[in-house]
Amino acid sequence: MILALKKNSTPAQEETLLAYLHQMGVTAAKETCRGCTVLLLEGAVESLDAQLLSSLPAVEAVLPLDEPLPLSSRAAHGADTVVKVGPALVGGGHFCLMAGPCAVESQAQLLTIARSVRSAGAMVLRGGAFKPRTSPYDFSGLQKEGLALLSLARRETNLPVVSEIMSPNDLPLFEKVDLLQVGARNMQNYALLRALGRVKKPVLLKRGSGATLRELLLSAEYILSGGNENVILCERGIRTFSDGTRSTLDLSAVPLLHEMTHLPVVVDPSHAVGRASLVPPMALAAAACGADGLLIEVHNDPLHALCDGAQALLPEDFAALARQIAALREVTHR
Ligand SMILES: [Mn+2]
Repeated sequence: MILALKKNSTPAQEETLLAYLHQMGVTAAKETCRGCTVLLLEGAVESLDAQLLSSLPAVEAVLPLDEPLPLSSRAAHGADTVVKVGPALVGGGHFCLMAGPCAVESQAQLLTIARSVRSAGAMVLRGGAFKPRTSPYDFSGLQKEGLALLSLARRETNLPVVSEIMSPNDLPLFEKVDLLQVGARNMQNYALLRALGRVKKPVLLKRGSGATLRELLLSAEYILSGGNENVILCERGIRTFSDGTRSTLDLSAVPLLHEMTHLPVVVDPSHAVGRASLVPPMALAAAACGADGLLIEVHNDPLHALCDGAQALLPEDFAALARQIAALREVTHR
């Protein structure tokens, strides 16, 4: 850690700082360069609170040199992490198409959609049983019954399933769910993240609509530091001033995250744009910029969908998109 000192700091203020550092078991070597004084710190620097130091009158800036993302950063782990979801692989050149309805509504609805997305090439079935809704008066999912239907669809189609978990207390109910999704609203639910760090199942961690990439990776650190190495990150749109779409799909996050971390990155264009007509072009753009997979909402009857009908693709449109993605990846991932 390096401390830059203020040019107008008094000897007494510097004395206070040095005495504090000494007391904390840190040695400080003073260097002067072009009229600026810096302290190069060594020793027990991990015990120092950077914010507390920067509030001291002698300190201009605190420059941490240690790795704030010890488990998720690219530096921590050079090779891409490949996450296994049932037989499907995500990351390290393996592309995974995940599709299905926003919410599980009925056995007939789920099985019809599951069969159609499987024949179109989807490798993982999505379906919400516990739905976090902005309004408490909206349909909030079939919950336990929804998970039972997902388990049935998993058996019938042999597709692994991904579904959102909102509370650590629900973990026993998710036994037949292959990939546990943390929704955007729960990205900073630290009790949930810590609980998921203790399970052996892979986790799909969605970026909060107001979260920076650093915050997303720090949330991933909660899961990784608990011993669960199977984390997939998901970009699903952030809130900006642009109001033409539900959110703004931050596709530059995909290649940037690939530089920052070894974890796989998938994209959910459905929730980002909120409109079916915009999903295929953004899905293709995500595949082109290096996403390791896509999460796409598909419904056989969007007009009567209980949730997110406006952004759901018809099964035939999803099949056409899957063919285009395969063709695109032939060119971009040769
Ligand atoms: Mn949805």
